[in-house]
Amino acid sequence: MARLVIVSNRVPDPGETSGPRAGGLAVGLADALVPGSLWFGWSGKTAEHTSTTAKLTEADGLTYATIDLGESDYRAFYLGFSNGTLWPLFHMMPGHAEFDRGDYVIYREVNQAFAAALLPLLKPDDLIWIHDYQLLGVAAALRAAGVTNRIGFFLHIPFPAPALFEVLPPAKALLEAMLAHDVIGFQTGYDRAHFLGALSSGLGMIAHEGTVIYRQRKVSCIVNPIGIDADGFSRMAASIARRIDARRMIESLAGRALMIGVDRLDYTKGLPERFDAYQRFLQHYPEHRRQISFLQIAAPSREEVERYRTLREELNHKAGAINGQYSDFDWVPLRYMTRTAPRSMVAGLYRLARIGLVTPLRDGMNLVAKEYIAAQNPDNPGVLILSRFAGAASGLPEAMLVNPFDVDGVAEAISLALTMPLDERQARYKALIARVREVSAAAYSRAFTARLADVSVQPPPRVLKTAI
Ligand code: GDG
Repeated sequence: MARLVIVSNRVPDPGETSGPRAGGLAVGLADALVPGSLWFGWSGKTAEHTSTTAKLTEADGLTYATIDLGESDYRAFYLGFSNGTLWPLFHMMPGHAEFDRGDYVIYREVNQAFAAALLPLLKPDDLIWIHDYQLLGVAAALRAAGVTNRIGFFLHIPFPAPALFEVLPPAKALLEAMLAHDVIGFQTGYDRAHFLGALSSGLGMIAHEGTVIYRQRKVSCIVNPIGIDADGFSRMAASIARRIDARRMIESLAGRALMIGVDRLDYTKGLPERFDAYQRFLQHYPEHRRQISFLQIAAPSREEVERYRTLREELNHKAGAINGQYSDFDWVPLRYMTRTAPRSMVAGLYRLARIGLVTPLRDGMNLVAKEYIAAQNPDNPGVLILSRFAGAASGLPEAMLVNPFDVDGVAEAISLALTMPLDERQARYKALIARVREVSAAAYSRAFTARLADVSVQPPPRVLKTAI
């Protein structure tokens, strides 16, 4: 069997995989990372210069190969073009996007540096699976170096509507770079349709059943939603919910219903709008005021980016205003934590929560929605309120779907969820847990690698002087 080579921006430190940061890609790919696989990417550390050769570490039968990023490359590639340009634009928030040609040049160079450091580690029949928006140009750089291996790419975040994508000055170059892959995976049908639309308007290419031909090579664009290990997560939630800190939580609730939100502190997650909706709920439904306690865990993220710092200040202000206005001597309506909580504790809290409030303005998938469902007690399940603009919404129609921009609508949904009868909660849960189990992490990685393994080896593109 061909070896699997995973390429992602961040490679987890093998010594830290059970810590609070565990999750994300490591969980999604657990099934694909069979012994013998290689995981290549950035170590998360900066140095004077970007490394030209990877540092290898062996753990649990896997090889982790990492490079450090030069301080100025980190600023331009990671904080600049990846998170200051692509992240907001792909989430269809052009107001937050800035474009700097110098940052883009460095983005290209860092993608080429990834390819150059990976090249000597590759074997001829390796299946290479590249992840996410930071690395759109790695495959093109590998092709330019003559690599004929099968290369797949998965975009974890949304692909924007073509009219927005075209706002990017290097839009065409990025599309051409993406066409150096054999298989490109998207979270939802919308994302794939947007990508195919951008190919059509930007490069005049027409797809047939999701496949396009570019420089005599076939590129298959597939929809392959990411999932979680529902049964493992459910077991963790149930065992934690029996522990001492869970009892402390239950005591502190004094019979009130818990509503929970768990997000990275990111402007795409819709936290200010969520706080506004909660405030509107408290204002419009005074009969429910003392029956609910809202816990928002907001894990700090990308704190070196100015927009993330202002978001944090805005949320501190809103949280203070809600508690100042509505708290009583024996009741605090909002508990707001800007710390990363251990994963097991998050799982236990989901299980205790009567409502899971997941209202991103735009999200590739949103795994919190799936984790919340997996964590529920089947006999007394909670209600998931989910943004229709999360990729997860297209696969979870039995959730209470809301428009996160509609503050009154979300306030109303909280009131309905709080009073939803047990039989309706159980019926929704039954349908949702079946879906979360079916579209699992294992199914995600198996489907993608099977599709990639199925591709016949194609010659490298004839003309590819520059990577992107
Ligand atoms: C990207 C895409 C896509 C959060 N706070 C804590 C914590 N978390 C964990 C959650 C969940 C993960 O982080 C977040 O996953 P999401 O899917 O919600 O969001 P992103 O980080 O933006 O991920 C997204 C995903 O990639 C996968 O393709 O779904 O759309 O944006 O697992 O539980 N975990 C712990 N403490 C926290 O405080 N331990």
